[in-house]
Amino acid sequence: MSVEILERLQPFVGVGRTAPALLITIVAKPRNKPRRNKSSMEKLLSVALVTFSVSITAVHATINFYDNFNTYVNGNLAGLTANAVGQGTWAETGVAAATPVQVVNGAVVLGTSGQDVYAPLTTPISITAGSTFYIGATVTLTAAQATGDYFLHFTPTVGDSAVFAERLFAKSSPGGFVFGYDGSSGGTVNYSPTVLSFNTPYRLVLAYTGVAGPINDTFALYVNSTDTSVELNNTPLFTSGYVGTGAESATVAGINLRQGTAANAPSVIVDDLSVGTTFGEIASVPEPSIVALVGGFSLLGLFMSARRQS
Ligand SMILES: [Ca+2]
Ligand SMILES: [Ca+2]
Repeated sequence: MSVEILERLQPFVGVGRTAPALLITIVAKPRNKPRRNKSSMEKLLSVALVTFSVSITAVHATINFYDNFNTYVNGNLAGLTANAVGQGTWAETGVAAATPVQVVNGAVVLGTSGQDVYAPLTTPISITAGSTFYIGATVTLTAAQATGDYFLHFTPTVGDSAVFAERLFAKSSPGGFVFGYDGSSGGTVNYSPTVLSFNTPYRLVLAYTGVAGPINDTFALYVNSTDTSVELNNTPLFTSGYVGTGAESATVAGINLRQGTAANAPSVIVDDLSVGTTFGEIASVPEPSIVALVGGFSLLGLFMSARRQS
């Protein structure tokens, strides 16, 4: 399996949590019938499947959350009471159930006010000095307002309704909108000078790096990374020191979507939301060709297994 294919598989790994197990099962299936000679092609494919399975397992380790919302039905994303789980693992933050966050055709639609929602990471992330963690999202703004508000953040504990960290803002700007950042409450939002366009999907990566000492962690926002494997080969849309007077969080446990203040908040479509500690797993989203490739390998494995048992 070439390096190129493995690199192209990396974005998929967060999605296909069942794929490695399926493939390993296929490869490791015990033989109940007398062994017969394999053809050269079967030997080659067996090696490919083993390599493929091991490679996926190896690069799978650092994804902490992924949701493409594709299997959800249109309607409410979360439940309608505090901490009530709706679709997937999404639950309501606090008790604000008005205008529930909606799923529309495999993506999340955020309005300008009402319910906020959260989902737990599969494994919390510790923010230590020198470490960086990443939040990825494909975001389309359909409207924004002059004052701006935030719509994406994390929390240090699951379901936390008090500490909202690493807040991503958006406000209108002549010709479109701009993104902004605020590490916690009590600061002046640091906005990017770059104006982006409405009704255009952008693949975002929020990079948050811990720095020893209080109120000094750093933030960078990447938009449509040209190198989705190596962070340093990309130029951030903007960077920021820590903004806010609230304490830095040492742990990332929940990922949150927020509908803010009606007079200030943007209208946003969010898809392919991910959290992890490796830039390459967060910067891109699975491509249909990769899904098809994995499906093809799986079917091939089943076919070979069936032949062996015949
Ligand atoms: Ca989707
Ligand atoms: Ca710090």
